Formats: sequence, structure tokens, C-alpha cells
Amino acid sequence: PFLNNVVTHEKFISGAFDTSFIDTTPELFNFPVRQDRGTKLLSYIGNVTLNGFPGVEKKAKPIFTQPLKPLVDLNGQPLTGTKQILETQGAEGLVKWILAQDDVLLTDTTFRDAHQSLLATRVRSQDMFQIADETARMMHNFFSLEMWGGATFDVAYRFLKEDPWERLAKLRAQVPNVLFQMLLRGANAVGYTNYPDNLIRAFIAESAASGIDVFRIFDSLNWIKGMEVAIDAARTSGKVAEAAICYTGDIFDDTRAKYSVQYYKDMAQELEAAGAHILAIKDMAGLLKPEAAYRLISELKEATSLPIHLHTHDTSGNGIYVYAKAIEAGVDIIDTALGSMAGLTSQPSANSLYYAMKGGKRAIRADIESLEKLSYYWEDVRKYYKDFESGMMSPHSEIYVHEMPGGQYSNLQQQAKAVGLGDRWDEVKRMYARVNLLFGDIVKVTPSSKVVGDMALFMVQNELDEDNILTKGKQIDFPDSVIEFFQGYLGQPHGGFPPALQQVVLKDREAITVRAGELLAPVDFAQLEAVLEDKLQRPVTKQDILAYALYPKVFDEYAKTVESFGNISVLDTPTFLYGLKLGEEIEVEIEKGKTLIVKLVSIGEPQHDGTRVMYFELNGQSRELVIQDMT
Ligand code: 3PY
Ligand code: ZN
Repeated sequence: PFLNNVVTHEKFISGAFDTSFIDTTPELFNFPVRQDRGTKLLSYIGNVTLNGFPGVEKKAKPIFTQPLKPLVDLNGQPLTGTKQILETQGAEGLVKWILAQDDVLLTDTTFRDAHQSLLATRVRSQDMFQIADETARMMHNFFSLEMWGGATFDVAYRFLKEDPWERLAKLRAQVPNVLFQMLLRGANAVGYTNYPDNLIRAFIAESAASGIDVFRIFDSLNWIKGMEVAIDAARTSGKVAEAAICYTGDIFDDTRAKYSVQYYKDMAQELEAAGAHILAIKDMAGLLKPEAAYRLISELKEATSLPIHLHTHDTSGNGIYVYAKAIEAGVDIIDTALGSMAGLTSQPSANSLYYAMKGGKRAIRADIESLEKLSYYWEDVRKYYKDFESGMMSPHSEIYVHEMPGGQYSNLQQQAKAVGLGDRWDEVKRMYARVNLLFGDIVKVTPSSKVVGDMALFMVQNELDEDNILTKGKQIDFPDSVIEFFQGYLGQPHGGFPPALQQVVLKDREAITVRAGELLAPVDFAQLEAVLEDKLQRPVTKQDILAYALYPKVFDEYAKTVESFGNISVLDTPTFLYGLKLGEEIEVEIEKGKTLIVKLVSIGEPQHDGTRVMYFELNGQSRELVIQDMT
């Protein structure tokens, strides 16, 4: 658009140099500020230095030690691993290879579920890029790295202000040899609600093209219809469709007969028929007990011919014991995290498992020295994210009661704090278990777990219980996610919805019993592209369009941040979270071979309008910036 500023003003153009219009029409001086990358970056650093990181209590920047990186030869032989098996032998060939291994294969979750479960998903790409070259070499014999999907996609845009596609591309370039695995929530993709089928297909195709090899696909209610499109799309893209059964309840508890061994066997066979290459048991909360693991894996091995990949969380502290029994029963692949990012709500430690199984019948395929060295790096990095730790200090056996997924624990806790229920967290957890029963005992994993969490927060906040929900329900405005759930937009729970509750929640709304994807209008990608280009005033990529289609508001906010501050993913994490100390100097590589040297020299006194002048040096030159002090 043509700019409305002083040089376009008719009086200026006509040469009548009467400058009174400067006073009467100040809006004519709204020049667009086209800032260079350096200034944008300083402006971010200035803001976070003065005002702290959003959502975190402001405090002085701690002194961090430089994360200890292992010394490995980064040249040497070309790297090979499972990625090359998939590339040369296809998904079927890979499956045969897995079944032929006697060793137990590992998937490392450090880059995804471990930090989703321990640090509210906040680990930044920078900290992964710094160790990816070493990881490719030191974990070359792993089955896969789970490094994308789940909550990492939206959290990257929403809180880290970085592009998850860039994370994927760069890591792929650094790790060409180990399969990359992502967590995909079936018809909900990496979101919290069902999307049209064409969006699911396009998202999977683009993820595959960008470097994902193994798609772990689940449905938050174990509803197979909600997984079929994604399984088909993963297969079509030539990648591995790993279909997951979400484990809930207790197969040895007769009072939870809804989720029996037979239930899981039937589901496994249906998933095999639906085209799964690998069967995952996704024990997202860590409810699978050791003897149950032995029984379940043994029976599933009988019921299907698929390799079995087991995922658990170590919240109860029983994780290694569960894996030991699963290994005895013949499990093929298991999910672990590096020692310093393992345990509690995260996965069991690869390092500990290695030692636990040493000398047993089946070896763990990993190099223990490498695991230990990589673990040191993450021990240092984890300190950056202290503010996002859940505060859980020891194993929680209460997990068997509240059944909250590991990935939800620290996130729901943050949510509870945000609505002022931080000191009633115990109550929220107990309510979570009660809401599950109220909903008819459902599978709880994103997004169904979010619905249960939202309802639990809502009930605690409004002093509601099981009885008054039903008696007063007609007057209650339930949270949107709860209404959507009872409308059937997340799919159909095993055994159906409890009818009385469904009625009070829905009031006069209709519920669906088919897949939401069948009813939703397909996304018009060309139209979205036009909308987005118009908004951003730049050409957009397919990846931008997909992100916008999944998360319009989140993507908008992200784009605005990039407009103001540029690409802040290049900053080191201490600076990203805390800014600079007075006199501190950092180097920022804004692109390969282009480095900025930034120093904070001094901060001026607050001015009458609440701003302060911040004095920097940028590559040795003085720069002043006016920043709003909001503290
Ligand atoms: C996710 O969907 O993000 C999960 O980690 C579920 O366990
Ligand atoms: Zn998990």
C-alpha cells in the first residue's frame, strides 16, 4: 500500500512550505520503521533484559556453565544407521530387519517427550543443534530419535517463537543416519481438535518430505476410525506407520474390565488390518505395571505379527522394571531418554536400563559411554529451563490413581497456576481422577486428557462436584473443549458417552457419531496462501500455510514477533530467557558465517513515559534503544 506520510502530502509536493501541518497532522509522521536484523535482535534482548521472559517471574540472570560437549571426530566415515535401511529396503524391509534383531532396540525421546514431560516442552532448537552432530555419531545404533510432533509443534511457535520446520530441517541435515520419529495425534495431527482429512494428509506428506520417517499415530480415545486417514497418509508417503494403542486402566483390575487384555488384542489386530507397520503400546501416563507388561506384550506377540514398540513414563519409578518384563516377553523396541533427561514424568533412563540388562539374555543396543557423555551435556542444558520444572522431586505412585499423562503433568500445572489454582494443585489432581470416572472412564491422552484437565480446573474453580454438575448443569456454561468432546468432535469413546452428562453439557446442541473429518470442509490451501501473503506481505511457504491452517492465531502471533524481533531462535538460551547482564558480551550467529557481537553497556533511568534508554554495542558500534519498562 502507498504510504501516507509527509512526502506524499499535497502541500509538501506543491512546495508550499507551510510547516504548520506538522503540528496539526502528526499521523503523517508514522513512517514504517524498517529495522535491520541487528536492531531487531537488540530490541528483543532489551525487552527480555528489562521485563523478563513472559510467564516467568523476573530474576537476575544466573551464571551458567558452558554445557559440556563430548569430544568426537565429526569427520570420518559417512554415517549409516536405520535411516539407510528404510531408504534401501522400504518400510517392509525395515520391519523384517527389526524382527530379525535379538538385541533390544532403543528410541531416544530426549528431543521430544522427555522435555515435553519434564520442562513443559520448552527446550529450544539451539540446544538441540549444538549436540546433534555428536548425537548422530554416538547414537548411530539407535532405532530412532523421537524429536518432533506432540506438543513441540505448537509450543515452538507459541512460546519459543521459533519455526518447528526449521528445527526438523536442520536436525535432519545434522543427523542423516538415524530414523526420525514424530508423535501424531491421528485426526488431531499436532493439535487439540479434529482437522479436515486433506489437512491431515498434507501435513503428513510435508512432514515426510521434510525428514520424518516414523509416524507414531494414535487416537486420544483409541478410536481406530480416527487413525485410518493418518495411517494411510504415512504409508502413501513411503514412510513407517507406527500405530499406537494407548494403554489405560489396569488389565489385572477386574473393576476396570473395560480395558482388558482382550480389548487391547482386538485393537492390535484392527490396527494391523488398517496397515500398521509397527505396533506401539503408548503408556502415556506410566500405568502399565511390570507383570501387566509381561502379559500384554506376550499376548500381543501372539495376536499379531508386528514388531512391538513400547513407550512408558517413569512417574511411578517402576519404569525400568516394566521394561525388564517387557524385554523378557519379547518387546522389539523401547523408548528411553538420556539419563539426565529421564525419570519421573519422562521416560526411563537409557543409561540405567543398559546397566540393568547387562549380562541378561538380550542386550540393549547402545554404547553406554556415549550415553553417559551425551547425558552430561543435557544435564547442563536442563539448568537453563529451571523455571519450567514441575517441582516433582520423587516418584509418584499416585499416578496409578490420577492417571495423568507425563506430557500433561507440567503443562497442566502451569495452566493451574495461570488461573490462580497453583496452591490447589493436589485438589486439581484428585479432581482429574474424578472427572475421568464422570466421563465414563476414558482414554486420557492429548487431546482427551486436555478435556479432562480443563474440566478438573473448571470444577475446582467453581466448587462443583459430580452431583451438582448434573443438577445444576443446565445453567452451567462448560468449557469449550468439554462441549466439543461431548459433541463427538474428538471421536467416540469406547462404550459411548454417559448420556445424562452428555445431555447437560450439550443442551440443545447435536452430537455426531461419524468422524469429524468426514463433515469438515476441506481446507482451501490456495485461499489460505492468499490470506497469509496478504497478512504478512511476503511470499509464504507450504510449511507456513500448514502451520497457519492448524493454528491460525498462534501462527499470527508468531509472525508478529518475527516482524518485531527477527529470528530470535539464533540466540543462546540464557540470553533468550534472561537477556544480558550489564557489561555482558555475547556472539550471535545470525546465519552461517555471519556473527553479531552484542554487548549491554548500560541502562538509563526510567523516563516519564515509562521507557528507558538501553545502551548497547553492536559489533563495536554504540547503539541506543528506547524500551518500555513494564516491571
Ligand atoms: C502428546 O500428544 O503430545 C503426547 O505426548 C501424548 O502422550
Ligand atoms: Zn509419552
